[in-house]
This record gives sequence, C-alpha cells and structure tokens, in this order.
Amino acid sequence: MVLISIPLVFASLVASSAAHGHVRKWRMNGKSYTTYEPYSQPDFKQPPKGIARFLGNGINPMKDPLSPAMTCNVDSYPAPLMANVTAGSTITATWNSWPHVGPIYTYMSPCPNGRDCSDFLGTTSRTWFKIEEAGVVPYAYASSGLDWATQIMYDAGNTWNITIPKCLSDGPYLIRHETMAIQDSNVLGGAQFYPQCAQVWISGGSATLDIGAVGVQLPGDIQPDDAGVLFDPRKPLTDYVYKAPGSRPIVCPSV
Ligand SMILES: *[C@@H]1O[C@H](CO)[C@@H](O)[C@H](O)[C@H]1NC(C)=O
Ligand SMILES: *[C@@H]1O[C@H](CO)[C@@H](O)[C@H](O)[C@H]1NC(C)=O
Ligand SMILES: [Cu+2]
Repeated sequence: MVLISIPLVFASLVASSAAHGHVRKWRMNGKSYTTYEPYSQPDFKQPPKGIARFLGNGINPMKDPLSPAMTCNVDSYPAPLMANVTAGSTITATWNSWPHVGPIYTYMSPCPNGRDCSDFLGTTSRTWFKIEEAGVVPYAYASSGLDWATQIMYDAGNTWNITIPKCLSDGPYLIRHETMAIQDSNVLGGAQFYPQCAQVWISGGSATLDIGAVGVQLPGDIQPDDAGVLFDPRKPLTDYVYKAPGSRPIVCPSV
C-alpha cells in the first residue's frame, strides 16, 4: 500500500502545481505584448520590459480576498511601458492555460499622477471600477446551454476579449484582469483568485464617466462571503449567481 500511495501523492502534487495560470500575452491596438513569465524568464526577478506587472506569486492563486495582493498580485511593482489603447476598442488576454472553472472579470483604475503608472500600486485608492464580468453564461456548445466563462475561454485557445469603455477620460490606467477558481470554494477561504495588472494609456475616450461616483477599493470590492465567492461547486450551474463577485460593471452614461 505504502509503495503504491507515495507515487500517487507525488503525482497529484506535481499535477496541481502545474494546474494554475497567468496571462501570457496581451493584444491591444493591434500590438502584442508579452508578460512576465514565471519560471521560464531567464531573469526570474525583474519586471518584464513591457506593460504587464510582475507576478510575485507566479502562476499561483491569491487566497485572501482582503489582502493587498488582491489588487494586482504579490510584489506587483510598476512595469516600464504603457500600451496605447483606444477607448471603445477590444483587447485580448491570452492565458498560458486555464484548467479551472469559475468566473472571469476585469477592473480598471486611473493612475493618479496623470502621466504614467510608475508611482501607483492601487491598494488603497477608491478608484477601481469593474468593466466586465462573466460567471455562468449562455454557451451553445454546452448540453444545458450554460457554462462557465472559463470553459468558453479554454475553447477559444485560452483567449478572453475585453471591451474598454468608450466613456473614459484619456490618460494612464491599470487594467486588472482576473480569473477565479471555484473547485474548493464551498468553504470560506477556499476560492482562488488570479489577478494581474497591465499599464495602458487610454485615448479617444468621451470622458463622460464619473469615476468618483462609481469607484470601489481593491482589496474590498470582493469579500470572502460574497455569493459568487463562497459557492459549492457541486451545486448546479444555475445556482451560481450568474455574475462574478464584487460590484457590477459600469455602464457608460448615454450622452
Ligand atoms: C504609444 O504612443 C506614443 C505616442 O505615439 C509612442 O511614443 C509610444 O511608443 C507608444 N507606446 C507603445 C508601447 O507602443
Ligand atoms: C477573442 O477574439 C479573437 C479574435 O477575434 C477570437 O479568435 C477569439 O475566439 C475570441 N475569444 C473569445 C473567448 O471569444
Ligand atoms: Cu490552479
């Protein structure tokens, strides 16, 4: 028995340590940007020479929604570049792999100095707003007609498309994109969060969104006992609150 069970335990540890993920590539305004690559980048410590912030936790999840690591990951110090992104355009995140079920959602925050994001961590400012979310969503290929957003992402080559609101003011922003894994989320602290941030310069926006009126804090907007966080994955899909945890996505004011 012992001889058999030891290799099995070992195999399952190996499988689970590989079974996480991160955004490998961003596509914005027709340009591709590589990100920090945990474990394969030759210099493991430096931020990427790009727009994506360092992932101090590598491909591993955040477990405490109230920790500052929920903002942009552990040690997410500023990256050297900003991508140019047109307000109203669609950007694409490509994950290296995504082996879990759960929702996908994205927030943004302006960087307060108005020039770049070099002095902004975002952990204490009430300037985050959600721009998109997808939990259990309609999916024609699923037999029930519903599936997790992450299944759609997986079927699309681990890509996820995010439309940047038209109503932003031009300037520097962080984009915070996140998947959540629910396989252990039936207990408090069991949900896994995979947030990561990229730096962008938005232009062409209509400047009609009042961020002061809609802004939330991260950590803060996602709570350990949110219905979308504390959820038993053995329950039917239709029991999941259709939306991701946290506040609802902003709606651009009609002008
Ligand atoms: C963004 O646009 C500015 C102005 O055209 C340019 O100088 C800068 O290199 C661009 N950034 C990137 C990452 O392409
Ligand atoms: C995202 O957009 C790309 C390019 O249009 C497309 O190939 C891909 O299927 C899309 N992904 C999803 C999840 O819709
Ligand atoms: Cu994982």
